[in-house]
Amino acid sequence: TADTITAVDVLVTSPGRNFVLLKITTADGVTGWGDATLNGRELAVASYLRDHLAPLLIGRDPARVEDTWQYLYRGSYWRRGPVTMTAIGAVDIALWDIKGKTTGQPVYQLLGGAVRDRILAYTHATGWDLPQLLESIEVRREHGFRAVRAQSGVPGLEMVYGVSRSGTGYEPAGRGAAPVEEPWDTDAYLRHIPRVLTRIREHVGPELKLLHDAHHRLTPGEAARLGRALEPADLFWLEDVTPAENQEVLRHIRHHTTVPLAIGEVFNTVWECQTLITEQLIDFIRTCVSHAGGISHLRRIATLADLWQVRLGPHGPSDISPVALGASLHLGLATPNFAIQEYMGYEPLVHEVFRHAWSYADGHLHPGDAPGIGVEIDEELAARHPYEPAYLPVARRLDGSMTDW
Ligand code: GCO
Ligand code: MG
Repeated sequence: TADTITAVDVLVTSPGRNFVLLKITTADGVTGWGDATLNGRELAVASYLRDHLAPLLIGRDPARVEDTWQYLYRGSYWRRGPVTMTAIGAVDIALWDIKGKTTGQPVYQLLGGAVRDRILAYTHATGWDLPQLLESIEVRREHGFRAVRAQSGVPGLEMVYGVSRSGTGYEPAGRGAAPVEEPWDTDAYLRHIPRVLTRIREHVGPELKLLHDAHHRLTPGEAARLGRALEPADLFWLEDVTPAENQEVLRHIRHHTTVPLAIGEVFNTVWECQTLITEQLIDFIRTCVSHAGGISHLRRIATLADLWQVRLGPHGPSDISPVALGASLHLGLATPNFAIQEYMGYEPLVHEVFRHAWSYADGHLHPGDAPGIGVEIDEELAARHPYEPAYLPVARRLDGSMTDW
């Protein structure tokens, strides 16, 4: 007889930053973990899961992963959107975890088995000025990284997205009752950044993969200009050049530059990826497993992308918990057009709360061979670090008007 779901629990924990976790328990005593973290809007997803999905899941057969996905997606009527899709994603990841544990297989085996030995990772290097940034890149290379995202300060601005003045890792979410306000000046950025990335390329030589994130700030014209100016720096990708709403503008940008483009960390479904993929307006799709409906749905996005030679480079900053990172790695090991995984790394306390089978070595990640996703949570330790309000920053132009962060 089929196993049934007997408990669905939501944990909100803050070991240095907030994470929302879903724990599904079955009558046979199997537990599966999912990640429902939506940076700066954590409690909305916690409530969606606790108040609306948990009661629907009790009594269901945990083996019916796809049917549960369909039930929750089609059954909400109010489809898509980050809150809904993150909640569904958490359920999906937890059910794949259970399926792996029940069958004694790591999830990548259930997805068809490994198509590669390991997954290329990229990490973040930040520096306020060029010497600091070059030093930061050097440190990452010494840790084995072959791909690095470089973000630099901009003269005239007090702070900039992606850069900490101290040279330590950048954590965008700030604790407190309201968001930090960052200043922004597109002209200063556009004057400065091409020179920085070109100098980095001269300094590091041809092999290191260099990435840069424009974080949704440019107009199509500015994006096209930046793309052209960055061609000598031979980037692996230029990310999020324009805000995500107007995808048609990518046709214009594409017409003017061959710089590889990556977009999609804020997308939640295959429908938002469709135009960019089928018109080959991007080279890399950035959707991540926790915000885009779980393994089942990211796999659909990957399949569509594969038809159009678009590859996956999923989002993986500090707000993607080690559970979601593990899920992404299982998919990555079993998916032909998976190119690279963002890996910002975690504070030591996060590694204590999340005991994970996945591992990093020599610039690459591997999901490990534990049954399921292979990430277990120390619930006692997690409970000692309760939720704290935290927000992503907002940005204002120099005249005080709001712009995209
Ligand atoms: C990235 C992202 C992050 C986001 C953050 C928002 O490419 O890693 O842009 O830095 O800003 O994840 O929650
Ligand atoms: Mg980004």
